[in-house]
Amino acid sequence: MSIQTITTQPISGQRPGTSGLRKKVTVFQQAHYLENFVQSVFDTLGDVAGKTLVVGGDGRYHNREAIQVILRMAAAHGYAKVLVGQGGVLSTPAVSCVIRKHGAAGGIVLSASHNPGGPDGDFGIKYNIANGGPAPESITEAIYARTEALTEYRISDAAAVDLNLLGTSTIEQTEIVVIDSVADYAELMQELFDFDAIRKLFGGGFRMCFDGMSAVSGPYAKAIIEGMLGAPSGTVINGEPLEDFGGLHPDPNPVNAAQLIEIMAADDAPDFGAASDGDGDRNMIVGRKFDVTPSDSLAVLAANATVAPGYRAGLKGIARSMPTSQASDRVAAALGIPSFETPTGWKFFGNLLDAGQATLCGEESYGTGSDHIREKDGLWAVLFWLNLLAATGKSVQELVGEHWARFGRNYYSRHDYEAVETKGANELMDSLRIKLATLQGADLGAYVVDFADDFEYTDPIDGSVSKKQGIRIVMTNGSRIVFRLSGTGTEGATLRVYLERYEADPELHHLPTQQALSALILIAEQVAGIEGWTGRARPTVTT
Ligand code: VG1
Ligand code: CO
Repeated sequence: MSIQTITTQPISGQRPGTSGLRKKVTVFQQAHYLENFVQSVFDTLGDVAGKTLVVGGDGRYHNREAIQVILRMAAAHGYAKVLVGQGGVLSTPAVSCVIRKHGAAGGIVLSASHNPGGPDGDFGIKYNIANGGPAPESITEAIYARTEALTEYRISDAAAVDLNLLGTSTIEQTEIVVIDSVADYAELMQELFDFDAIRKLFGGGFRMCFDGMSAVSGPYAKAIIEGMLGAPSGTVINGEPLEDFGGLHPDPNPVNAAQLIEIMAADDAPDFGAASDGDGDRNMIVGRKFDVTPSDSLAVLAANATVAPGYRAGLKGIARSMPTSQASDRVAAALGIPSFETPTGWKFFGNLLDAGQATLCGEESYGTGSDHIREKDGLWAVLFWLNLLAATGKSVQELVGEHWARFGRNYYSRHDYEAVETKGANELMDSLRIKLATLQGADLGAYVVDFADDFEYTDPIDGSVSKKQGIRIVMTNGSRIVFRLSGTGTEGATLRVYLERYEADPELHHLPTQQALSALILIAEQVAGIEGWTGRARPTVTT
């Protein structure tokens, strides 16, 4: 066994996006592709000798191969220890949990999250820092700069480690510890939520359906919901992780989680439905014939947070990504705590959480989380809802309806135009930027523009500035249209149009969402010329 130095050349395009580097599997299978990126991570970190690294992925196609390479490279760089999930599997929140619990210097997550998997699907890699969260932009940009200048990488030629077997082996001087993928995470959940109350709820005949979408959260959900909480077996569906997610998009929204939506729409539907994504960090909450928008879910959890033992002391603040609806801002105002508006992507919440400024965070893209770790956390949100349902005895629909009655309703929808031509998408954004000044004060049908800008964020903790984070057109009554290009796709560009309208009147809280937003949808097309630039008359996915 020895350490090899391999000559390589920079490979272009290795810039991490919203959540790491995501490319087609076939791109990652190219010679040196993964190795170059991992070497650039290690070079950016500097001396890692004697430190601990956590490695795990969502189990998608190419996960095991990639992990073997990373283990041999970590050993070549002198890590004292690498903790790797059994079978190479750790959900994204579990990686964050394990980094924090074991005092690791960081972790590598192998996932393309909700993107399809399999030989023709997507793969991804990202680095998380010692707080358990995604590396901030300063680090991801330094990694990218390093990929552009790389000439060699170091790797041990040791044989593959058996990832199926719990326990310790060594590569060079590095201890490789295969850990139980679920145990640390399950223990943390037990500390945060009232498991006794939830057990009683299930004991009383409460029925639930959790859709694992054939992705990583199945084993976690089975161990916790069916195991520790005593829900009947069969509560978790699609609970076996598959390398290609059964050929589906493991994206928990009403479009991609169609099976769950159908189950929840039946006359004998369970009381509660939920789903998670490829890497287990997203969640969708569904009641009987009723789906909860992620922005509302954040607001409802925030308003009721003290029902859960882990949050009994109350919240310090609430943070949401800019395109997320302003529903949680109203809760923060009522609680007399600060609310924060960050760019899209969980990495922007890390500083606020570390500084104790925010307790709950959320994104409109089915992401919710708290200061218990530094990633969004799908199953955590589901358990929080279970705790809330157990504590109140109310239904999902009742809880959301009462929330709207108290705070008003922020009608909300996101329209995605997926895989459009990059050129047209960029031109659409550029032309909007040029229009910004003229939009100020403009009359747009029933709306008057209060301000229009390209969102720019100054981190309140470290002062770092992130520009061009989405174009927003904000009306005088608080309604908004936001335009952004996705930073997670692997084909062409994806335009996201976010629409929000506030309605205070309880009489008007039960309109179909698209109808309630129809005037804004029309304005979005008029202002941005979406069809002209993308050739698409309607979105591919509406959530
Ligand atoms: C999307 C979502 C964003 C989320 C990101 C990663 O990014 O909009 O809110 O943080 O995915 O989620 P984008 O740039 O495509 O809009 V996940 O579950 O892929 O780790
Ligand atoms: Co995800």
